[in-house]
Amino acid sequence: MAFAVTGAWATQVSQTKKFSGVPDFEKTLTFGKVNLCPDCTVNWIKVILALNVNGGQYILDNDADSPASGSFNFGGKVQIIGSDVAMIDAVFNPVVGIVQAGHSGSFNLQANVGDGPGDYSPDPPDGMVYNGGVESDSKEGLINSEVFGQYLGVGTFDVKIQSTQWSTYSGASGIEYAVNPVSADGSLTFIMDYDCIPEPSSIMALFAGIGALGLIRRRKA
Ligand SMILES: [Ca+2]
Ligand SMILES: [Ca+2]
Repeated sequence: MAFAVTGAWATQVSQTKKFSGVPDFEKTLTFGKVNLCPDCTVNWIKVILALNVNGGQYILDNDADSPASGSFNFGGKVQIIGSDVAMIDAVFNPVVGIVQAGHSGSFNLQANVGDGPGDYSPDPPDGMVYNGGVESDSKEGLINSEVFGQYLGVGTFDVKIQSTQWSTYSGASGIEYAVNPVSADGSLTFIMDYDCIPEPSSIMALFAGIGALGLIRRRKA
């Protein structure tokens, strides 16, 4: 009976803050602490960090005398770089790591043809350009139960996020690259799941009430 009462009271509260801009940028996001009654306990707190990127250009230009091939990544990243509350998981790692939204591709460029250092020529056969499209990624994790108390009470807490461009290539030397930046938007969400269990005296009063109701019904019958 007590579990039925508990289940009926279980609930969640969710908060989401959005951010956007052209990386690199930093934003401070403000969340409300949750003011639970004394007979409530937190089951878990989930954190979700999401990022979308769009646009931009990535240029590779082989200026070496031999062909070059390899792979590249192009997009954006976001991570939490500071907060008023501990944002660690059960093994004390950051609850969400680095979220990387981007495109992974490969390149095969011929030996240098007709250009030199500093011109970042995308013209084939020794150069290429990748035009960025929409890319998304997210990560989620659960907060260490030892620090639930930091999320409770009145007032607010701040979380600082940092978004950066993401462009890398590997597998070749003698290449020069140029970037037109992606634009980015994303969100940070906290979900708190908690149960509120009435005091033992309240449960006894509830049972007493049900008993009295039964008694009344019998009398009416
Ligand atoms: Ca070249
Ligand atoms: Ca060049």
